[in-house]
Amino acid sequence: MAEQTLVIIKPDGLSRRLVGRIIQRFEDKQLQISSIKKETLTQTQLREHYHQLVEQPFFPRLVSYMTEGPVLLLVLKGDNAVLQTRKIVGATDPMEAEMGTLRGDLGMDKTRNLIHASDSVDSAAEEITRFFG
Ligand code: YYY
Ligand code: MG
Repeated sequence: MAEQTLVIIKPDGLSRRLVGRIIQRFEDKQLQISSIKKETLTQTQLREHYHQLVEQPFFPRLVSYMTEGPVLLLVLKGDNAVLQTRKIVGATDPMEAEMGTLRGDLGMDKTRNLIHASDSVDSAAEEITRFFG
């Protein structure tokens, strides 16, 4: 089924010049870019985006990582886009993510894991509205 999902290439993806390789992996799997923009996220946006995590001990570290530079926000479109994208991205902890996934190949640690991808069709809709209106 054709779906849309939200991807965020986190600040180190841009500073490490990995954007081209990351987008290539999605395009290789027939996921198409329907919207894209570069933006520096605010604390307010991050508290909304990660609302389930604000009480976690790692939350301040997560916010400082996510605000250390601009991110790239993408809406990807394709068959089963939500699940396909999560599979390409891999597990949250790059040490546990399979090689061949973006986090397994390129991620640094549980916080600096390079990419966000929506985890369900419902959260994708919510996140696309949040960032693209
Ligand atoms: O959906 P996903 O990004 O794979 O993981 P979540 O459990 O939703 O956590 C969101 C985000 O929080 C994760 O990508 C990095 C950060 N985080 C962290 O810094 N330390 C943890 N122990 C768990 C998550
Ligand atoms: Mg998540």
